[in-house]
Amino acid sequence: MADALERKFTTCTVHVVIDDVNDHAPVFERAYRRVQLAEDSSIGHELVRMTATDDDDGDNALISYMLLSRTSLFTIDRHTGTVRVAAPLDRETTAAHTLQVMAIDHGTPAKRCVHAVHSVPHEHNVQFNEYTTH
Ligand SMILES: [Ca+2]
Ligand SMILES: [Ca+2]
Repeated sequence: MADALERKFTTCTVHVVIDDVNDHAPVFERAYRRVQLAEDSSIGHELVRMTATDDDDGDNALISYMLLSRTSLFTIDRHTGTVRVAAPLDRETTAAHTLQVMAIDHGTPAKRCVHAVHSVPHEHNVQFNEYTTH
């Protein structure tokens, strides 16, 4: 009984910091959207801004955008996802365009999401239908 009362002890607080793991892929904001683009749109005209979000933290949530489709008609800002007209459009030459936009995070290994943009011929406008694929 006397030994039990004389026991000495100490305490230590352990602060646990949990490192983020890149377990979320970027997800585009909207699964379906229609955008109309006039055939005579000027170079630099903003077609659409492709925005994706990522539920991780830090670099694991930092997103870059790129066009997977080989085209000289459109460009994308890798930081903002803004797609712009890069050359004159001629509906009589090409009435429909398909663009694939990829959002990729800066995690290791990186995760990605691909968003397809389809155009549909429409009188004097080029009409874009979008959907998301993973
Ligand atoms: Ca991520
Ligand atoms: Ca995570």
